[in-house]
Amino acid sequence: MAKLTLYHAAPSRSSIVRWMLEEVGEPYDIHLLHLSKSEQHSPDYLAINPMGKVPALKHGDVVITEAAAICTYLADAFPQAGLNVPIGDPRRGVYLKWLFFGPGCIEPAMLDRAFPRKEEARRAALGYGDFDTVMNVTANAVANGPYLMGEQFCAADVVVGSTLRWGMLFKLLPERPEFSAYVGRLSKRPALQRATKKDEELAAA
Ligand SMILES: N[C@@H](CCC(=O)N[C@@H](CS)C(=O)NCC(=O)O)C(=O)O
Repeated sequence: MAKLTLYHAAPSRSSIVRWMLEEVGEPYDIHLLHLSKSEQHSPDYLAINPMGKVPALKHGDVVITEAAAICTYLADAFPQAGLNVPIGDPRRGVYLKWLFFGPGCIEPAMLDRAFPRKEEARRAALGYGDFDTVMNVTANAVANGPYLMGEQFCAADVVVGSTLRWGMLFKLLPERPEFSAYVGRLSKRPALQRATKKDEELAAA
C-alpha cells in the first residue's frame, strides 16, 4: 500500500489531519516541522508545499495540501473507514458544503473578528457574509446531531469540529450550548483522544 506521510507541527492546523488519519486507521508517518525554526520555509519543504504551511500529506507520489482537501481526499481514498459520503449518494452535496464551509466561512469569520480590518468590508463582498450569520448557521447545523450529517460521523466533522474546538479554546467564538455539546461529543471519539495525546507528547518533547 502507498505510504502516508503527514508533514506536521504540533499543535497546528495539521492536527486536523492527524485526527483524520487516526479516524482512518491506516499506518502513517510523521515528518515533523518546527515552525518556530521556520522549517516550513526551507527549500526542501517549499518543494512540497510552496505556501510554506502545514499540513501537507504525501500518499505514495501524490502530495495534497490544505487541511480540508486532505480530509476529503483521505475519506474518499479509504471508504472502508466510513468517513465519506460517496459520489452518487444524494447526501454528498451537503457533505461537501460543510467541508468547504469550515475553511471558507467559519475560519475567516472567526479570524476577521479576532483581527479586525481598519475599514469594515461590505457584507456582499465577503464570501462568508457576516460573523453572526455564520455562527447561527453553524449552530443550527450541529444542534441536533449527533453529527453534521446526522448519525454518520464524517470528514466534515473533523474539519468543522476542529475549527470549533480551536475557536472555543482561544475564545474566538460566542459561547453557545450547541457548540459545546457538539465539541463535547467529538471529544469522546477515541481517534481524537489518541491524536491529542500524541500531539501533546510531541509538543512536550
Ligand atoms: N489554509 C491552510 C492553512 C494552513 C496554516 O495556516 N498553517 C499554519 C499552522 S496553523 C502554518 O503553517 N503557519 C506557518 C507559517 O505560515 O509560516 C490549511 O487549511 O491547511
